[in-house]
Amino acid sequence: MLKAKILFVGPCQSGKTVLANFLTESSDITEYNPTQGVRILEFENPHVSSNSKGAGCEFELWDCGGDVKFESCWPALMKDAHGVVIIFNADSPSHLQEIEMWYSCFVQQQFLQDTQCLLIAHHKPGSGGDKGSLSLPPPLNKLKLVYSNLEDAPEEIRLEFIKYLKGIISSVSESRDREEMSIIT
Ligand SMILES: Nc1nc2c(ncn2[C@@H]2O[C@H](COP(=O)(O)OP(=O)(O)OP(=O)(O)O)[C@@H](O)[C@H]2O)c(=O)[nH]1
Ligand SMILES: [Mg+2]
Repeated sequence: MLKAKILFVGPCQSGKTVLANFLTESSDITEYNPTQGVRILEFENPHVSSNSKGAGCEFELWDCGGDVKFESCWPALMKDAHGVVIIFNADSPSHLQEIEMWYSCFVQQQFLQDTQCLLIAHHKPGSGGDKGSLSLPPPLNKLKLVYSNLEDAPEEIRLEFIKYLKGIISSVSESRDREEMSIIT
């Protein structure tokens, strides 16, 4: 069975834990409780399979704490990750500055492809702002950006996340095929 490790990173209180729980159907929204280091959620998604026969895949979603005081844990978090999802609040100017740092540390310096990275502009109730008007500076503008609004359109982010998981699994499967070929040739 193919396995993939996906990280949820980004500024504090951007909604990483809320989204991780929602997308893995783990639990409902509660009061803010900062994630201490990391929380690992294991899940399978019935819509994502590793081949045409529908063989399943296992995912590990690493919901990382956004506080930079956990920086010493980052190398362990990044190790062998197949995908990095950066979650931020588009209504917060400080988040817009911070996401460049997350991208640089977790994607560029780890030599991950941009296709392995997803930006989620998560809307928190009461934080205002219009969807769809966001333009990010380079190099972030090359990345896939999706919006999440759990109150108004929860299914949209579910579908986008499934699309992203499918892309990750196909890259894991391709790299396994290459590895197999390199052994026999
Ligand atoms: N009702 C509602 N509340 C939300 C939503 N997103 C975030 N919140 C609130 O914002 C708080 C912070 O969100 P978290 O998901 O815990 O933030 P985080 O990014 O995991 O923060 P760290 O773990 O500190 O990095 C939550 O506890 C909720 O109270 C949402 O979509 N709906
Ligand atoms: Mg959290």
